[in-house]
Amino acid sequence: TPDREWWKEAVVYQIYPRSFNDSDGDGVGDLPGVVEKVDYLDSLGIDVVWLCPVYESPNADNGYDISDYRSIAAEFGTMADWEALLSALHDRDIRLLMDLVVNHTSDEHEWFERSRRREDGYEDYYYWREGLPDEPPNNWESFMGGSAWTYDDVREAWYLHLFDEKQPDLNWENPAVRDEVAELVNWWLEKGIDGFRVDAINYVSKVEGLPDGDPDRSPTGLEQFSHGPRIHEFLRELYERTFANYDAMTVAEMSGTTVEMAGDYLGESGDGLDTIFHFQHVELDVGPDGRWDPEGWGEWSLPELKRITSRWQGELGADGWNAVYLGNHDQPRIVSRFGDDETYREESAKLLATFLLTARGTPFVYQGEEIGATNAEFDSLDDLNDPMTIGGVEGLLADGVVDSYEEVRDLVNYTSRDHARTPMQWDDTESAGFTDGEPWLALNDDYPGINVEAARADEGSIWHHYRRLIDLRHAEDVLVYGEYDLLLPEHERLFVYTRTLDDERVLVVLDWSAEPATVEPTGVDAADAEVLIANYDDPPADPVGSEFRPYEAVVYRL
Ligand code: TEU
Repeated sequence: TPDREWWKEAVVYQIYPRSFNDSDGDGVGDLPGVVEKVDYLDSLGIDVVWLCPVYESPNADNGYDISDYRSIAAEFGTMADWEALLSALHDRDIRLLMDLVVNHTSDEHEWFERSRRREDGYEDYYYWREGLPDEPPNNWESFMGGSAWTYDDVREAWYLHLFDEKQPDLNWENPAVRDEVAELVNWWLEKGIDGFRVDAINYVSKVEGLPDGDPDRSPTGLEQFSHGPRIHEFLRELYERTFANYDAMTVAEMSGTTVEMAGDYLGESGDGLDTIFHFQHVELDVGPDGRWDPEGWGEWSLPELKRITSRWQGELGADGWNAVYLGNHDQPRIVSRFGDDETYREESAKLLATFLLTARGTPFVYQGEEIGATNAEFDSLDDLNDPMTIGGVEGLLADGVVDSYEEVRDLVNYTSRDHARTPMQWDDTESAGFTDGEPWLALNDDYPGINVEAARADEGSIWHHYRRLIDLRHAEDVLVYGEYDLLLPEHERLFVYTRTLDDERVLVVLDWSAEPATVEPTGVDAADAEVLIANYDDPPADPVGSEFRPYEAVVYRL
């Protein structure tokens, strides 16, 4: 059995503050708006809030471009508002994770301003390269489309940005940069927060000399800047100088991580990180050329999802712990992607919740998932806000891969990061109770039917299913610490697993499809099974040999 830790037993709820709740009518969610909803969070039963960035930022990437790590953006409120949120959460025994974005800063950060002017001590805070303004130093591409280099007219040199041109990459090779990062992390930990979600941290070490990348890879350069040669050294050093000295949880966002790599990052025997957001399951349905490949997207198979999930569930080792998620602010809505947002919206949203809350690892619920929020529709480029989507589409247009937005509209309506960023749907009044003003991003027009108020009024709703599952997880140690074993690995429609802790055993049966499916004998004796939770009335009493209905999800105690 793994060591007991509060963060293993916790259920985390992710808040995208811009879209959560607006208290002052400017159309942008804010910190007092979150405070107003702390009782709401408490009633759902969650233990931890991960708050996406609320720091000062010119918002080229909605706060992931930070211009001052130690201040709150005016549109979100003041430091006093933030402190009020921290105490409102702590008063209810809810902990707070902040977002740590230190692969890059904003180009409006003071460090960059000084660096581009070659001020003493700041010259090497970023990746600068000399050269002619018409020839970037290498062939690396940015995640936001186009070259990863921009020529700066002030310094008359190129700077590297793996994301937007307003997000220059910090040069972690420079010890002064690592000092700055450790200081700001400790500054926040001293304010009493409970940990960090660590943004895009797999990119902080780049191959020496910044060599060209394989031109056939998308984005080009990935193998030169992801999980680079000094990453473990940098992360271990940061851990020892910061997190190790606090009772803090860390969840590191690291695309490209396999379960084999994870051991070197996690726990005391690795770099000291607690958990990782890997990307393997959210890359299943992406085309061969990446997320904006207009060909070959949208298909994923359950056996493959099970294979990936099961490797992480079963093979992390004693020092590892999973972070379990299906959606977040960078991904489409989970019911539209992994479920069925039409005929079986209720059933499939409850099935996804059942998976999230009975898998082994700390579950992350993204705002709106608890009401089964669906993808929106973006009819033109003007309806979009996300720089990654816009950059992706503009790249395809510029390269002549497509001739018009219409040709990629279906892809955008499948995968855009904007889906998850439409405002939270609180009730059926104008603007869904999110704001008294004009929302910064259009609401999904399904809010009159899909909203928190309606869901809470209905005992059979997705919302109440989440609440009951969270209660169940809190009550049953086996759901937290129990070993995971997959049954029926090749089944096309059923995802069946057990969780086992000493003599406690739970069986989870998910018909992850729109068709009925029968559980064939698996070697598990379930004749006296007790139903702990189900998303249909009258679930099969003895699951083995029984037929499950579309998206039926049942948890049994054996
Ligand atoms: O996202 C990082 C991220 O998703 C990439 O690391 C990922 O590897 C890439 O999209 C390829 O799939 C984080 C934030 O969550 C996101 O909102 C920010 O835009 C980004 O970092 C930059 O800070």
